[in-house]
Amino acid sequence: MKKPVSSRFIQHPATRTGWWSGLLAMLAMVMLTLNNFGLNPFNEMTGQWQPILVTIFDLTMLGSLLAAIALGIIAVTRKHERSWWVWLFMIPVTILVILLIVFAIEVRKFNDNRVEIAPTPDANIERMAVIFDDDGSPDGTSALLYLLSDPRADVRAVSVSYGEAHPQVYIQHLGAMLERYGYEEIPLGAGPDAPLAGNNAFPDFVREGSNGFWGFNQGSTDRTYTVQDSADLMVKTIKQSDKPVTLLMSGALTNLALALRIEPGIKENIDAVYIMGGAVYVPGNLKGLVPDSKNNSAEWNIYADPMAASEVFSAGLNLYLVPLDATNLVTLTHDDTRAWRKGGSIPDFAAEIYDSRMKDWGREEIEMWDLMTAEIMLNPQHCAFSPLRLEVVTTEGDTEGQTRVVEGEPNVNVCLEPDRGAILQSLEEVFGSRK
Ligand SMILES: [Ca+2]
Repeated sequence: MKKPVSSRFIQHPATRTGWWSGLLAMLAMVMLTLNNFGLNPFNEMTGQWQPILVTIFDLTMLGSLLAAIALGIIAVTRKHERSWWVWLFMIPVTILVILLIVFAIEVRKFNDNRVEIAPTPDANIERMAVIFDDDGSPDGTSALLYLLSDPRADVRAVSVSYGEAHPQVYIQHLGAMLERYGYEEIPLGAGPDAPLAGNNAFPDFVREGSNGFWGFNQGSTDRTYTVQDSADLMVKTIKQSDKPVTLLMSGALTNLALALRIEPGIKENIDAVYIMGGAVYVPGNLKGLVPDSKNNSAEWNIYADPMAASEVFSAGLNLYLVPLDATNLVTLTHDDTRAWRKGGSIPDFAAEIYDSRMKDWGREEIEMWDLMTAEIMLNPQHCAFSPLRLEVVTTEGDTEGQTRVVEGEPNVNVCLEPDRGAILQSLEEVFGSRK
């Protein structure tokens, strides 16, 4: 049986619930109006009680609004009120619906903006076609992780050169790493396990370390990845590229020298080559691994294959060199790597690489030769480059592999004044915001 109404529209409410719902609706509306017209008396106050009073005001306003709706619904449905006074609760309902719609629109806008900073390809970002070639070193590997984290880098090929690693062994580690992070479509290349000339190999203990992927547990797979010859892969990738390619060379220059021998014309579609290597006005670094070496002027990447370096330096390419002069000036600490880890598994592994090296070497800070070169490749404004003419010493002796400044037209832009703060900040932004 239908219950008769307690009050009609033109009447006063018949129940206390009805009176309260209208009263609280009026209170909420008055308070909202005061707030919207800047008339909230507590906003103008000063002193320690001001924030508390403002909070009480806001909570009272919100509480009245919600209570008016709840009591209004009860009054209409259970108490069968139809008084105009009770129907006032529909005003807070309308306000609440509008607020929810505005909130939903803002959430949507926020999510759309988030897509723009994610490291996924975005049509609005100009991307750099990149070939990565490293000698299978720990910090070369973190340079690759960085390229995968910056949406501006479009890595078209990953290649391993002669140097710290045996190319055919290390490329399989990189293949597994790329698959693990969802980049298995990037073509892989490995160069010959020997320089173009000479026999300046890294010590065996280094090369053995690289065979085991430096002890990092990256869930090695049983899979064998398809690997092309590096020089062939470089030639093909450069020739087929829809835009000029930029190369990051962070090992010996063997593979690029071989590619130029196969097809010298590729340089027409090479935008720039960034090389970590050489020591221009500072001592070399051979003694770090071979303490009794008499060579105090060569840097390892150039020393490992001086002939290849000499050929690349005289090929007429747009070269950017990041030598020890620059890398000595930019060091990382655990504070830096900690900030990267917020960005997920890829930055986490990059941080792990440097943290474990600092631990092994008993140091609190560490250089990041290849990683810093990758950062500068994407942000050349982070180093002041000096155009110089450099010649590589290819004859055997105590200066073999030296990068010497000679008279004549410049053939390479040399990074001598890196902006340490800007580089570290950029690494933190790219790694720390990756997801
Ligand atoms: Ca390297």
